[in-house]
Amino acid sequence: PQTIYLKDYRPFGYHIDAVHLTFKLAPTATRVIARMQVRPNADYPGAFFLHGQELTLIWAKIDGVPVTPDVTAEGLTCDAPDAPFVWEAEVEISPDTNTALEGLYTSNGMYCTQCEAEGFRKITYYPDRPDVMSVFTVRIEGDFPVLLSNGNPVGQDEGWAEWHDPWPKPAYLFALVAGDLVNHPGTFTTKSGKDVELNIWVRPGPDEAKCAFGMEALKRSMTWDENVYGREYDLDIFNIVAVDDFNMGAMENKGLNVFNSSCVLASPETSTDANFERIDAIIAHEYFHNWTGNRITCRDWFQLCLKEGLTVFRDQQYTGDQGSHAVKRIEDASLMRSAQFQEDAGPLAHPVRPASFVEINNFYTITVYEKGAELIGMLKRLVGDAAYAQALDLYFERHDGDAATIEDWLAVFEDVTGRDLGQFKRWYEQAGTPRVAVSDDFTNGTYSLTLRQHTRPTPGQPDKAPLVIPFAVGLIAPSGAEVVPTQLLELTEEEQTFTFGGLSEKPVPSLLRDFSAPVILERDTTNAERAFLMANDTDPYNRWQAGDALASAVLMDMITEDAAPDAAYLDGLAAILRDDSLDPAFRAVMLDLPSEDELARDIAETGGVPDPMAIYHGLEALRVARAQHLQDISPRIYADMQVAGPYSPDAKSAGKRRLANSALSMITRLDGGVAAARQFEAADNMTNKISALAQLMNIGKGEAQSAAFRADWKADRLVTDKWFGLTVARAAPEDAVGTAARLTDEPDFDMGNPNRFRSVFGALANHHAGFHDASGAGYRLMGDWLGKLDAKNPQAAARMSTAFETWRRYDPDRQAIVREVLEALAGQDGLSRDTSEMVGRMLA
Ligand code: BAL
Ligand code: ZN
Repeated sequence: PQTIYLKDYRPFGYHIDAVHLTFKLAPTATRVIARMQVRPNADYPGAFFLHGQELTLIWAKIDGVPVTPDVTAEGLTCDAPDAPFVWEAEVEISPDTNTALEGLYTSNGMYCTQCEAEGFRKITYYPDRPDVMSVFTVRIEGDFPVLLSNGNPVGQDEGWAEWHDPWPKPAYLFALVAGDLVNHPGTFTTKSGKDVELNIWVRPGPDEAKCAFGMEALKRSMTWDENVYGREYDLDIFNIVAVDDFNMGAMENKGLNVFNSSCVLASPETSTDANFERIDAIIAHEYFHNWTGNRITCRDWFQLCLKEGLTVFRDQQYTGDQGSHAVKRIEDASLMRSAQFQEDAGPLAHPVRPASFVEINNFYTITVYEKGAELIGMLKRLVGDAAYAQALDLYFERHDGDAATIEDWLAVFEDVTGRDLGQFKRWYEQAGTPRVAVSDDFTNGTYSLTLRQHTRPTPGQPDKAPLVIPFAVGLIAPSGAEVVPTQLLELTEEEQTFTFGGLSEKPVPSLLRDFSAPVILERDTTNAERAFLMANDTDPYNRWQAGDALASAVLMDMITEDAAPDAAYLDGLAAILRDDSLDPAFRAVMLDLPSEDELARDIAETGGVPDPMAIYHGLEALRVARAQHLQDISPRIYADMQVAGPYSPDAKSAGKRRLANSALSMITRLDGGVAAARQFEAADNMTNKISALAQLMNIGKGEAQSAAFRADWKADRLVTDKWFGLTVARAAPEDAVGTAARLTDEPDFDMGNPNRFRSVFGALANHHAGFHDASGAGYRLMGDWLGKLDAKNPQAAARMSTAFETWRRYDPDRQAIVREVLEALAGQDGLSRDTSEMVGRMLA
């Protein structure tokens, strides 16, 4: 497969001033007629090449005269006039047999589309690249009550509808939906007084009762973007459609967002608090794309982080504003430190702005999204809030209607602040997580911190240059009083020393406050110091981080030296739990333990070879010890945190439930499941129901409850996904692979549905001790199913293949089996470009 390079970018040789599409829908023989107003690009003359895949060309014309283009599997080339002309073509496509869920496909009888990144070329011949922006008019003919496309409706009658989108857009933002759908309506009046019709479209039936929260979230997002970024909505109508079979979480098509139903449908009985928060964030994210992604789009796919990093940053700000900024920051940082650092440290490492790719679908990663968002956060920290706001205003003003680049993005910050961001740009270009080694000294009342940065080689990048690292620091006296409040240091050299004078005693440093940069801290420290910061730090992220580091250190000793759990950690937790002045959600995150995967990483990092069963038993032992140590506190917390009245997903209530359920998990370790069984029976919401079931399963019980849950929710796809996932996740290590295999025999296991596939195989990949079972059965089962899935849905298979990303951490026997599995996959006949690129990178 061909590698595409950023350095080879060249604009398209033509402008497409307008495009008119007619769809004549039919399950296996949909006809698409395209008419385009084309104008040669005088600055960049080139061939008239249109992308096209899996299309049957019926006819093509230029200025009404039939032409015979040169057609290949990737597109067509045609001789074209060097003056403006009209291109017309009719193609036939087969939505019903499109199992890749890319382009136009059917899902439960409804037609829908997914075009990002390069799906539009499966709909018609077109320059399917984000820098070609055009004004779209779409006519849909089909026997459905609801026919939707982008923009505003301009006409409709029985069997047809026409839509016009006045905003020029790239083809990846095109969407079409047709089906027997019903709407949950809403309205919104923008700040400047424009009335907007809002709809969430679902299939008739139970989903209709799951739209209210999404509609409220949409309105909240619209208000927030007006208030915080000054961005108003720009069409008469905004439609959201819920689709069951969808590869991504959701898609920001202009005026017609298409959502994986799991990311929009919510009700108290079927959705957890975490589901509600995620749905709120995703609705916001897709809505925010209207400006950061749609009005200003990307010049090419290398610039994906331009829209995704910024939009994730915006949705993180939004979520923080809905509840707790501290807890949101802890969760975002925790995700970075686990999953993104892992990507950065392994064979799939790539820069936030990659310089090359084979299949762009493989770059919708945590690095592009979440690390991309961290880069925005660092910029904001470095220039300050006021300059950030000015730079964003300038960005919207200067680039509205553009297909922009990271250079454009950085230029607005440079122009507003006068600051040279050349060194900062390395963050976009250099893969890998920088490490900052810290040493300190205290002499004559002056405390000095020496910071030394280093980034290890990553695939294709052996040498790394120093980065600008915003490094937030505070100092705390041994008494627990903060003697130096947060200061932002800027580390720009390989090594720098920063001093703080006028101190009467050596302080304890609180480093990298608020996770001010996505770096790994290297510092010799003690459990006593970690416990001190866990108790005293005024920075909530660092308080959590100290607790997390202490838990990891304690666990490492338990796993590798069979040590008893450290009482200082348990006492620290007790103090936090008892402190009623602390937000319940914060207390709950303080009770989260490092994952088995993170512990395996830490063991590998220190030169060891992780033993998955030893890690599993170490964590179990700590959970039991914690339950015993906190047994006087847990019942009180559990009682205090009960939320009275009807369920509400607001952050305060959700935080209380979270803490109550953490307490329940400790109670369950000691009471044999009595309290959990009671909660399971009494629960009127999914949060409490599924938490109780999970606690029971954790102690090897809950069989009857699981069966009841399964039966009660058989008709609900999203809850059934939860049951599939939980059944694998809570299986004993020796049963996890067998459980996953058995679940694939269930009549409602459907590998064509990405959510269902992920519920089983995503849960298996996350079941550390089960997936890494020494027999290799987990690896083999995963490999077999990825092979089968690849034949239907390459994008989903490639994404799930990251289950093998960390394989080189483990012992030679395990590595040998993984190698065999990956090589078998690589050799599979007809393996997709998507999966083949991923497997190739992991084997390299
Ligand atoms: N653009 C793909 C889905 C998302 O990031 O919103
Ligand atoms: Zn996005």
